[in-house]
Amino acid sequence: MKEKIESIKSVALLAIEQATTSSGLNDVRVRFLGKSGEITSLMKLLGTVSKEERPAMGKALNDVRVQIESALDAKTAVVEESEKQARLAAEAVDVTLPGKTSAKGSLHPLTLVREDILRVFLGMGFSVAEGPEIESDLYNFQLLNVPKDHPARDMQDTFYVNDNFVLRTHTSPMQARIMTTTQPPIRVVIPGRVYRSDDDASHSPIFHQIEGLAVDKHITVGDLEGCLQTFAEQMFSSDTRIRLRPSYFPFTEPSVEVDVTCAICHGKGCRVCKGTGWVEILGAGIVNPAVLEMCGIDSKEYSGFAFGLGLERIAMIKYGIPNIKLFYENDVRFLEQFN
Ligand code: FA5
Repeated sequence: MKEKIESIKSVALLAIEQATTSSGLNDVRVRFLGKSGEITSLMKLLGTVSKEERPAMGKALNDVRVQIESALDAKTAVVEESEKQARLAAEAVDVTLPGKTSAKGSLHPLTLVREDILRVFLGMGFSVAEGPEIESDLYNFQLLNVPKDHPARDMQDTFYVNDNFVLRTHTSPMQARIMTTTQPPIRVVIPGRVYRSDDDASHSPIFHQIEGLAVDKHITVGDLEGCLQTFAEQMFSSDTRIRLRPSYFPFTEPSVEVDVTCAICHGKGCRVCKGTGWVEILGAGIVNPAVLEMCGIDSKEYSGFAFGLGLERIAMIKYGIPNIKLFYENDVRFLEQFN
């Protein structure tokens, strides 16, 4: 038994010396000191040793157990410390590295320009209304003095939903919706999405307009011009001028197209204004008395002006944007410039 004890001792001490991990050391502890470990098994055999030898064997066995235990404890302390250092090194945080920032969103340029435009008109006493994008033929055309088969329908290439409904081609149907339900005085602006079969660098099949409508006693072209001049100055710059050119819309009489001096070259002539110094921004006019009457407003007592501007057009002029498609591509490199 003496030899057996000595051999277990040297095997155990060698195993402890060779173990490099705390789990390896634990295996050694189980192998020699565990419930069915080699030292424990020898302890159980002590009963078979002669009475005379038993105290010496017991002492020898106990000494070896103590030696193995203390060798295990010492090595475990060393290994655990080096494991701790390795873990700390692996988890180390370099506090000098720049922090992770989350990307910051911003409002779309069309939203920014729409808010700017609405702010100007709110400041002049207008309120804001909105209406449906799928619109009946009645409001989109008929109540605006464009009966079925009228040639003016060709002015706007229309997406028909069916015989009686269209994707609204402009925000003007809201004029009729408001005038059929509200008596003057009326001062309202109506932003919204509109649809036309139209597609090039400055025209999109889906775009945005802002309609304006004022109906009251004694409204004249002078009121329209003053209102739009104030709008142009506040929207672009105080030296911006507007001019009214004769035009035709079935729902206004007289009708005008309104130009502003180019915001890029201030009227000198450049690429954006094609050298003319002027850029067209909207259609407008005095509400046709026939429209007032169809909507239930007495045209002898009341008159009104209306206008419809293209939101994309205003944004393109304000920021010098060459192609309308840039608004819809959602390219962050474009969008973040308006942050
Ligand atoms: C109209 O839509 C009239 N409803 C405007 C109006 C309202 C006149 C009230 C009188 C009284 P027009 O078709 O010209 O008019 O369009 C108005 C503006 O919308 C244009 O000046 C232009 O800026 C913009 N626009 C027209 N078509 C497109 C398109 N396909 N893509 C982008 N903008 C467009």
